[in-house]
Amino acid sequence: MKFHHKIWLFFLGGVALSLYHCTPKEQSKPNIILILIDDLGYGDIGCYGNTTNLTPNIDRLAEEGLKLTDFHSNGPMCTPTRAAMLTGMYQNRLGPMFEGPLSGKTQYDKGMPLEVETIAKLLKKAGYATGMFGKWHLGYHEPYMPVRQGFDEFAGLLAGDGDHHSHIDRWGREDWWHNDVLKMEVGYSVDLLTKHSIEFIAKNHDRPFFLYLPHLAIHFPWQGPDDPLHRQKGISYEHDKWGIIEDRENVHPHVKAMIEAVDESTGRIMEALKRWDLDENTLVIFTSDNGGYIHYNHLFENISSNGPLRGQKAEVYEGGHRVPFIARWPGHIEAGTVSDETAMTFDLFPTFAALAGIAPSKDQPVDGVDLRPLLFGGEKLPDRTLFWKMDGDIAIRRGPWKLVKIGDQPFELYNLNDDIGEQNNLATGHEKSVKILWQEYLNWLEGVNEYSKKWDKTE
Ligand SMILES: [Ca+2]
Repeated sequence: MKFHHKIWLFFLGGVALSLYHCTPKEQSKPNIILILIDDLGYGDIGCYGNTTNLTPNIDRLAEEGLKLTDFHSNGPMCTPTRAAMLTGMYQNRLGPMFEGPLSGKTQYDKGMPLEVETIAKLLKKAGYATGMFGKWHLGYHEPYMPVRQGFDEFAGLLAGDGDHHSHIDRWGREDWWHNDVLKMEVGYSVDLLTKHSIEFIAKNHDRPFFLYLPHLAIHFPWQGPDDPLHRQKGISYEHDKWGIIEDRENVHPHVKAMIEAVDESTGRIMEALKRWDLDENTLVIFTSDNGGYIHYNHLFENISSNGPLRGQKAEVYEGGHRVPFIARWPGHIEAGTVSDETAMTFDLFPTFAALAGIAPSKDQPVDGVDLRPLLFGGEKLPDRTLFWKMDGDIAIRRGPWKLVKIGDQPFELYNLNDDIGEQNNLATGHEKSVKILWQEYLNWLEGVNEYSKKWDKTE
């Protein structure tokens, strides 16, 4: 009897294994692809109202999936949002250095603490292949590299910006890597990152994978695929970081070319998924790390579009952090749905962990919430208060109410339900609401500051 029992188990195991290998779309753990565009504004793509940039592939994602109209990046700049996405925590918990962009000059030797639990480490533990192809901006050299933070494979740049053609960073350094080795490649950033991503999908088509594709586009230097290269090795571009722009009053043609390159890349990623029959077992998320630049210190004009929003990148008005967000997973997310639920980048951490069936470590707080009930069931998320703090600029959001404090200036209070453009300051007459929101902020600040002391000894 015992012998037969074993044979039977062996047979069952074999059936299960062959099912697993022959029909990857029936894997219990979905593949996860996160396409993160750099500096893409709320109004830069067709499905968010743009009428000049041609984005059919991204628009198709929205037609086949869910679009959020009230999604926010954790910071109004690159480093903070990336830190929050990867850790599931407010970036402020990592210390003030992570409130703004990590400088390649004054913070060249700093990086995101290696002790943090990242979503890549967690998914790797859950059996996922983890690949990152794109911009890191959480450390400029060893040991602060993606391959030390949970990614099996990395190709791309470590700095906050680089020439899209020559891959020279702002400080004149060669900055294009494969894993932890400097390995310069010839090609346009969007094309190279797409190529690596498609190779990663091919290599891992028969096992669960997490593909993080943080494009450098549409960050400056503003260069489309057909624009010339700008930077050369050994020259600092600290005061000339924007690229070759003939008409400074109208940067948009270059940005349009970058947006359309990103759209084409998105189409190619979706084609690769279909080619490997992974379409129905892959959650694809498309979003941006912060709002777009409309102008740059009025040196450059007509760059991106933030639609009806006030402000732009680096500001805590909506234009700085309300960004496009699309989620697509056929059979799980209802096609063509739109939701105005409020969500934030750090919600991706608990969402991805739950999809992979793995619990985050209890040693690290999770500030984000699991978005699965919203994405897959159209349910409401729990009420919560959200915070943005970049140095002296602060925003606090609860329901439709948003409290803004810019440095020493007076409080500004907006009701976003009927004033999405933040034009009508209601602080006078709503002193009690201002006080309650500000007190919530002070309590939150005390908590994140206390937690951030944890890293003092590791710096
Ligand atoms: Ca950015």
